[in-house]
Amino acid sequence: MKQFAINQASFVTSVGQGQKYPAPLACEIAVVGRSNVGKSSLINCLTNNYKLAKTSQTPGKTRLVNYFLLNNAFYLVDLPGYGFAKRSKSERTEWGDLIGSYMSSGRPKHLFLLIDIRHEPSPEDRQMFQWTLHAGVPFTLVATKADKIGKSQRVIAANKAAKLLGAPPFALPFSAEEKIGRDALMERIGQIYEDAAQQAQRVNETELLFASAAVTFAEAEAESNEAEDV
Ligand SMILES: Nc1nc2c(ncn2[C@@H]2O[C@H](COP(=O)(O)OP(=O)(O)OP(=O)(O)O)[C@@H](O)[C@H]2O)c(=O)[nH]1
Ligand SMILES: [Mg+2]
Repeated sequence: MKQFAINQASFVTSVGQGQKYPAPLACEIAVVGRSNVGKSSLINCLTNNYKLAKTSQTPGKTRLVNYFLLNNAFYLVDLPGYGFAKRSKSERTEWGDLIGSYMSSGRPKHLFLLIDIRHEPSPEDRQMFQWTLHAGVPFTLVATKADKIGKSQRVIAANKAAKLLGAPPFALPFSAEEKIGRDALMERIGQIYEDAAQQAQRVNETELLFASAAVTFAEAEAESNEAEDV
């Protein structure tokens, strides 16, 4: 099978609380995780464009729901992170409202849940995971900053972090810095995109089927009315 590749990536728009999302596409994948875990860096690594999503050593860089268009076909969405200690109570409420609206919007078809490969998941990570289960959105666990630990320990550490999160014990070790796990994640995106495109096609076909059935039904009804009039 030909390897899935990203050949186009551009910024679309930033959405704040109460603002309109861009016109929906068949596939939308969102990147979720605590502040500083490497969400924006992952997007830049996947797209090979290190200026696309703004990254920073200071947590809290991404404050809005940022939409990126890939391959002129689907969205990759960079979400603001949680667990940022210096945030005020009102900022936390704002974050909760923004993410809550997004998660319940029906827009994300898949979530990349990011956890730091080196640390035990935080209570907020666990809460986010529960939120994901509740929203019923399919997800892939990604263990970031895999370059920070030895090669032989990566899979073990990633799976342990997933288990501690309360999820099935599988997470993909990933490093934006050293492109570890990039090919595997790319393949995953390819599968997600294919599935979403097929699903959209089925919905279209069903709508067409119903539309043509409605026409046939109306014609038959008109004919029977004519017959009654005779
Ligand atoms: N060593 C290493 N550092 C990374 C990796 N990915 C990201 N970083 C660093 O971690 C810091 C935070 O990265 P971001 O991508 O801005 O994190 P974020 O999750 O988008 O953060 P917020 O926007 O605050 O939610 C930056 O200093 C990155 O250079 C990685 O794979 N390895
Ligand atoms: Mg960010």
